[in-house]
Amino acid sequence: GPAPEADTEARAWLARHNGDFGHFIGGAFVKSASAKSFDTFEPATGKVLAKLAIGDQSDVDAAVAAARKAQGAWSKLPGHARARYLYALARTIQKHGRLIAVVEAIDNGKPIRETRDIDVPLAARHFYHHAGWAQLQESEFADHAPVGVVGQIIPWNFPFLMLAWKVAPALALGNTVVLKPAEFTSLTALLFAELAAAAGLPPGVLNVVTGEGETGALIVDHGDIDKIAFTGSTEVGRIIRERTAGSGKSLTLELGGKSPFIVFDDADIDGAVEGVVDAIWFNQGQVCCAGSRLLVHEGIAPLFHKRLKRRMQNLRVGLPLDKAIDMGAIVAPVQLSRIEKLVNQGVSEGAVLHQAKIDLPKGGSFYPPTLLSGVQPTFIVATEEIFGPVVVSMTFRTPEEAIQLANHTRYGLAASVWSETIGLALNVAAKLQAGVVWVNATNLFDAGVGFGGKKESGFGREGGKEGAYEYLKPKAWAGRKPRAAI
Ligand code: TXE
Repeated sequence: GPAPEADTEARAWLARHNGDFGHFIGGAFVKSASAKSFDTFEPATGKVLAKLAIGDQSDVDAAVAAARKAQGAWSKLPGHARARYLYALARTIQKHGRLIAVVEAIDNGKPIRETRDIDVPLAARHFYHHAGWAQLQESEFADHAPVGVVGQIIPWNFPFLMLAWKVAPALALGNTVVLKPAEFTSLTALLFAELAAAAGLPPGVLNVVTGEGETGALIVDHGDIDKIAFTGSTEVGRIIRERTAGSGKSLTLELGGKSPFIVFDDADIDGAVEGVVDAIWFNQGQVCCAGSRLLVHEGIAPLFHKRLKRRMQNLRVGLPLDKAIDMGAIVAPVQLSRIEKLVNQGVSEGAVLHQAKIDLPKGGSFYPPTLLSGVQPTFIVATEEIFGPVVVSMTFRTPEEAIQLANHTRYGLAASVWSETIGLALNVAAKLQAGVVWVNATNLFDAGVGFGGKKESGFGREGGKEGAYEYLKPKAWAGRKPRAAI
């Protein structure tokens, strides 16, 4: 079990704030003008963790004004000077990595092993990478200017990593930020704002306003914001697209997915089984690019399902701070009931339910690893994003059929292809409608590679040079010095 003292530092941090946070505006915590608040819960126990402020119009106005005030000087810094700030933020994440990892695990419910080894290191890497782009700003982006003040709205599945994906490129390229974390998981954003200020980030460059969807909508509608960057549900993404249309704001959207995981009959079976574990049971399946639709060649389906069920039975579901667990808690009771409802729907449509027989911890929101086999492409569980530890399985006979099934979705975020015949895998990969295709692998991310979707999974890229351009606009005077006439 978890060491009893594992969360001492995190509890001390919460206690220092009396479990009551305002917004972080202009370099300091400020009380919310609204005086309205809501409680944030620990998913593994259902206990209240802290009280969070609900940002209203005057809070959002104050945050936008602070960001606007800071933006001129921030954008005028030479690239190498902004790079120094980004390096400092990366080092601060590493220095306080343990505290961030523990707060994230408690607040989200995900295993400490993941926050410690994945979320926090990838976030630090993201700041290091973007320090590089800041450093190169004058040479690589000479004919581009920062967008200005950016409103960023992020989800609860990777609260800290999604903050890094949003904040690092924005700041690196000379923008300032008003960030709204998801209501279930706001703590690491508040912690980071505090750590960033202590690391010397100038006031107003990064502002955090907490709240629910209504606060997000105030940011989306704000007249002095130049760009909105959103990661979350396809439904809310659609609303944001409508509301920003014609407003002059730039927009990037990273939305849902129902990504195919294709296993050919010549695949390394054990490797592919481990791939499924990573694709759908990592982060309790609450991953936008989760390999949630398993497409297995008919000839190996019985064997593959048998091995997968055996592996599933060996997964450990437990308390987030226990280093021996594979899966933690589902983020909130409302998400848990959504998963239960969809699984029941799948069963009533005719799918066969396989669930690991595991003792789940009592008192929190837990769900066992789940496989639904015998699924047909028309089933709701085959088309709707479940966003939980549930993989649905279908079979195919030919590569053409696999491609057709894989692309039979309104989404297009990611895909994974497993075959020992590299020519086959690459041919299939080229025909998949997805922002990223992994071959004999899944869930690989790198700060240097743009991540983003096709179709209803959204548009825009995060990471790499293409991600940097999302926070820049071409300068009106377009250009370099004309060559002297000879
Ligand atoms: O997402 P929302 P929810 C999917 C997943 C999940 C479902 C519901 O299927 O089950 O969405 O999750 C803010 N204007 N994904 O309801 O509502 C909100 O406060 C502006 C996939 O939590 O999209 C939060 O900060 N902002 C996904 C953020 O939007 C608004 C990750 C995301 O919340 C708003 C999360 C509004 N009108 C959920 N309404 C992925 N692709 O990674 C809400 N928000």
